[in-house]
Amino acid sequence: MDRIQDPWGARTPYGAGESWPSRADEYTVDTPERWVPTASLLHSNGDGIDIGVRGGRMVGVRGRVADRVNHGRLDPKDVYGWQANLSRDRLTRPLLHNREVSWDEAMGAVVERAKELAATPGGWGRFGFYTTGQLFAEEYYTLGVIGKAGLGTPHMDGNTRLCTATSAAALKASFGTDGQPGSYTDVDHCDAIALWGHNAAETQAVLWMRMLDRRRGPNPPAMLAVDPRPTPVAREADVHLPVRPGTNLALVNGLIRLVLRNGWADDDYVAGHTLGLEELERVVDAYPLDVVCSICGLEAADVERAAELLGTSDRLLSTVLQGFYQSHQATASAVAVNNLHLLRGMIGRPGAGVLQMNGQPTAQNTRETGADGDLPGFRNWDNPEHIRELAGLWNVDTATIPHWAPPTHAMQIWRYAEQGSIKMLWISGTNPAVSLPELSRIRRILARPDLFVVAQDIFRTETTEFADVVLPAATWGEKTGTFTNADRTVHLSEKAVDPPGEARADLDIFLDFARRMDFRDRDGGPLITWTDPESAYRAWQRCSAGRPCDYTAITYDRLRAEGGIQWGGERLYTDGVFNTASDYCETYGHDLTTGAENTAESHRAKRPDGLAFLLAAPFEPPPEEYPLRLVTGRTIYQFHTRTKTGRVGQLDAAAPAVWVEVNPADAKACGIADGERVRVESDRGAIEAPVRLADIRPGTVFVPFHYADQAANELTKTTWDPVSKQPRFKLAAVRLSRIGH
Ligand SMILES: Nc1nc2c(c(=O)[nH]1)N[C@H]1C(S)=C(S)[C@@H](COP(=O)(O)OP(=O)(O)OC[C@H]3O[C@@H](n4cnc5c(=O)[nH]c(N)nc54)[C@H](O)[C@@H]3O)O[C@H]1N2
Ligand SMILES: Nc1nc2c(c(=O)[nH]1)N[C@H]1C(S)=C(S)[C@@H](COP(=O)(O)OP(=O)(O)OC[C@H]3O[C@@H](n4cnc5c(=O)[nH]c(N)nc54)[C@H](O)[C@@H]3O)O[C@H]1N2
Ligand SMILES: [Mo]
Repeated sequence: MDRIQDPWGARTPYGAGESWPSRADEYTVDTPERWVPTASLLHSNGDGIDIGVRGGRMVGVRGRVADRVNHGRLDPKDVYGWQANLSRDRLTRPLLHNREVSWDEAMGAVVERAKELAATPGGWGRFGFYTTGQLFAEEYYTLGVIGKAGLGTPHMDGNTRLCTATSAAALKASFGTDGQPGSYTDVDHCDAIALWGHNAAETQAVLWMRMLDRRRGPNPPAMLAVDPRPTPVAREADVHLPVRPGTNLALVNGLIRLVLRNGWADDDYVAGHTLGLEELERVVDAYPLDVVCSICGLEAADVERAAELLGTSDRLLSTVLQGFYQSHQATASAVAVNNLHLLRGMIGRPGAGVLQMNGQPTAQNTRETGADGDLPGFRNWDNPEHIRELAGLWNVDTATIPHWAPPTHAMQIWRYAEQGSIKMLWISGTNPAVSLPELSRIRRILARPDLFVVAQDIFRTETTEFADVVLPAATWGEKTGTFTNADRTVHLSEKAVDPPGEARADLDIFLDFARRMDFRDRDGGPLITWTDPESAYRAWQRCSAGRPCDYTAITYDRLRAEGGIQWGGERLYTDGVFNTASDYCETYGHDLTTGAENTAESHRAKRPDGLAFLLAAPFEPPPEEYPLRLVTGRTIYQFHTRTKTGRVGQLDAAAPAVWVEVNPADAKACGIADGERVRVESDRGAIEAPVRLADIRPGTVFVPFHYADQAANELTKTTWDPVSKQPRFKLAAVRLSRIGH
């Protein structure tokens, strides 16, 4: 099996309504003595995997044939990526100012600084926590309780802000709370699939295998791709709209207008289950076909074909990802896709669903447990009753839990660190010195002498180089915990082998911090009463009770016996009742254009009571991007900042260095030939890269963001969506110039 040459493997075609045939993918370097169940950790698909173990070491992986998500398949990163765990340069001992020390000394230094800061008036404001979408639910929940009920700080967020903040924001805005309506089994039933800014072939390769297998079977679904690049998805699609970057909202508004005008809406569904049709009609009326084509740079015939595909299918599945979330008017554009589904009644039944996708494997849990700028259990920071529930659960005063304003989003946390009000920044499971926009600024912030930086990672990274204290973590395969994929499937990931050296599970690190800080509840008892993954999970189950993401029935025992289990059942909203009741919802909503928060009163006055919101917003032109627009993104063989995939021979060799994709016409205008090295420059920085001529939209260039030595984020800007606060990684202005041969 060579998943580098043949990333998607052999097709196993199937027809509508049939079960996806299984395919047993396996890659081992020695014969395993036992297999230990987990799920994939290098994307959000949640593919069931077993780790092969021999002599206490990982020796391979296989896809779990019985798993509901992947039916035995593995993607290239999962086939080879586990070998990074074995890398000899893992962190094995804590570092204090670059010197190896004991855990006692390292944690002693952290706690000493933390106690000092906490003792000052308003001390909570001195802390910032920047975590990830790659730990386990138990770890996030513990961190969330430490932050919200221990230190009482609102300054906690994840790199999920860079990743799926817009997914969460769009789900909350339309349906009342976070939580994916659809299911991966919708692929089995649908007759049309629309991928909105989602290069699933490279980023959710197993989900793509499922789509390809339907496409090669009887009654294949039609396919629409919206992406400025000729991705494998775009090449497969029946209709490809190479939209001008940053103009998604004009396109979807125009498509909605065509659906309405052609009488393709499901009037009964709209009347029975939604609010806001008139306003939506008014807004989209400003997007007739010719206007859309000129804003988005598209052909009228293509847009009409897309509208027909969307408007006439009986079972429509949409997936949305970073081409929407990291671009201009992100939340408004993602919400517009929800509008389209609501108008067509394409929600809550087999084959009719929206997947506002996740990216990272455990991003969903960061959001559910409140380690990310949300409150745990999809509770609403602005609803006093929700705060009282949490205070009761944790046995602390309501005043301890920060709720006078929304939790601080990551971009603002970095701003506070830049301004000097945050004095301790605890970074776990993320590498911001490569992944945040405008890296020269991020390095400046991390280097501030008055900022105490703690970095918790499994390797030395560009970020740990700036840390006062580096904490060596155990990772996937070396610790136990649960995580939830993009279609709400929860998997238990079991410990297979011991971590290297003195590395510790992130859960143990957080619990150790809590113990040393001696956080107490209202009665003087310990705030945190759990001690290991399963007891942490039980605490989280109690917190989730009665909320949409109710985990109470999903025990470790059941996960061991049954494998992946979805919370909320196969699909949400099957009865057409949404989570919008004012007492239940996660947000009172925002103005999608400005981000202004709605009040509880204005929410109640609309009487949503279970109706979904049709929310309209007009297109606003993105900032002018001359001469070229830079979009950034991914390649199938690499994961993010390559701390793992860069250490794996097969994956590293498959895509070892940065490149820039340029349209032949643009290359010619700059006097650049294929393969030549160019300087790519923005007003924030510059990188050098060889040119790959590609059929990318003229005026647009693409750089993968994985490569730390020539990082795309040297070029990107500090700017974000007004509602979700997600940075706009796919919208920068650059120039190209030759630098010789
Ligand atoms: N191989 C691999 N897989 C991964 C990851 C990885 O690093 N490597 N990371 C995981 C994570 S965390 C995430 S978030 C996902 C991301 O998964 P995707 O969102 O699929 O990946 P990206 O490449 O970031 O962006 C998708 C597409 O958006 C397009 N795009 C850019 N600008 C626009 C625009 O204005 N409009 C439209 N419609 N499209 C636009 C780009 O051309 C690109 O092809 O992947 C997950 N899976
Ligand atoms: N220009 C541009 N920038 C982007 C994007 C883009 O498309 N374009 N995409 C954005 C998106 S969607 C994302 S998700 C981010 C990703 O950005 P990052 O989160 O910075 O990327 P990773 O390389 O995954 O970093 C994860 C870190 O956690 C460590 N780690 C792995 N497992 C564990 C563990 O179990 N415990 C601990 N403590 N550490 C662990 C890894 O070694 C690594 O250093 O990048 C964002 N940045
Ligand atoms: Mo992501």
